[in-house]
Amino acid sequence: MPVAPLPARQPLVGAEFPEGFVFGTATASYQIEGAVHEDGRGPSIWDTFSHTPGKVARGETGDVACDHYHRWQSDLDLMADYGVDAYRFSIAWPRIVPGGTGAVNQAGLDFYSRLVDGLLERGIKPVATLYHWDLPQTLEDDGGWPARGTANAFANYAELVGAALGDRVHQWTTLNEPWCSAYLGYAYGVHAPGRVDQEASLRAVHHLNLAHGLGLQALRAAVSKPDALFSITNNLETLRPIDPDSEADVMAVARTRAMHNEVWTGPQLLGEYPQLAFDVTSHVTDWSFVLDGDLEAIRQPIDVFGLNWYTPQWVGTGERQPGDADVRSMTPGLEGNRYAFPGNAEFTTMDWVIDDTGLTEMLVSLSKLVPGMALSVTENGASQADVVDRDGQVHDPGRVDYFINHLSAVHRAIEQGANVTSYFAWSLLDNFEWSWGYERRFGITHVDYETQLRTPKDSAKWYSKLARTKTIPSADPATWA
Ligand code: IFM
Repeated sequence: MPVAPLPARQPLVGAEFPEGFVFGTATASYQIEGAVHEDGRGPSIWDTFSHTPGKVARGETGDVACDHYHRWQSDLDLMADYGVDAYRFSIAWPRIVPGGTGAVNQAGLDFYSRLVDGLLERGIKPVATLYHWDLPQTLEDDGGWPARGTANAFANYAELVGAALGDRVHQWTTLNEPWCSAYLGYAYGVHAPGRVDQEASLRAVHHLNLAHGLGLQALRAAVSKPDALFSITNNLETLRPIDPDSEADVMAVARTRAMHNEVWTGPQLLGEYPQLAFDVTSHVTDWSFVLDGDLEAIRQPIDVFGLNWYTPQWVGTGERQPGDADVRSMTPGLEGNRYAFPGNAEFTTMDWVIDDTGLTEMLVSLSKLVPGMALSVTENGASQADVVDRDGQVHDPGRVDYFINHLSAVHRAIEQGANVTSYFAWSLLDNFEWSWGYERRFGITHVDYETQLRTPKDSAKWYSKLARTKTIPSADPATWA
């Protein structure tokens, strides 16, 4: 049975966001900074992985990336020109504690301190993520996220960053998308550190959750800004059965929801792992690495729940059919999954289906899980095959369209009662898209990697209008001034 066609899009051009709604842009340290050997930074698992032949497309690495480490001031100027309210960046753990534990590198803290001051001088709220995947290599050598010690090391790191920047940072996020760290890094092997070990991936799930809980407690104790906000960001999946009338497909969705969403939301928000996750992974582990007291430590009060969201998924079981996604699930318990698409789907250059209705669904379902909880869309955006035109501009109508529809989806979620308070476009800049290298461009700003020239794309002009007016602009460039 084919997936039902997608409904026509219904953009809400002219819809206004509530008073105080925050619009920002987002990046991550390894994807933009470069300067991997400077000012005492230690090696991370992404340095090792990207320098391992065959791991990243075309052998590309984050050695230089967008050279943001040297160009941060002009990058902040660019954001000020765009008129965004906030900037979500991540802090590179190996710049702060190059060996993962032990000696602190003051030069690393100074870099982020200057960045935070530079944001405040420009009237932009600093939103700092402590971990966006660049684990110090020494910690991986000691076992990585499958080892409990990594969670304790994270709490120490969180405490010292909180003490250094905690008088100025507006919002803190412990982890970005632990799903990717655990599964892509330890089960699928397509992200650093590149291990293929299902049991290790489940240990990683738990120790990432634990790191969040311990890290948040340490951070709260160290931060002095009384109105600082604390959060975590997960990439939760909006899941739909390929055939809603098939019990097997509906069960595949339930298993996938347990393994991909509820192993995060369960402990973080409710203090429990879903029973279904234990049931479907019993061939891999008995979860005895979950110790007494861990679930209490993980369930910390948070002020904002971050959601990174790009695309929904259609899940079922059985033999792969022509036209299905070319994906074999290596998540424990989901080995039998197949993934399909609606026949009328359009895709980004990541091969991700464009369907904003899934974003509304996810935000509304989170608001039902924890009524009243403040929600932030901490990443959303589209990779497109952008080119600099003969007029020197980058016209990216597909991305503008994506933003119009996804901001409409956020607006609809608010209308349906979800307390969404902020939205961050991914990404401020084209950047190092992990194992895909530099070819996949998500930026609202084009980066020429030869010259490091930044060119605001049409989507940046559109986004600037949105940020300044808090109202969804139309796709007509004549209205963006
Ligand atoms: O580039 C990534 C980012 O690092 C994490 N969220 C998804 C983005 C697009 O793949």
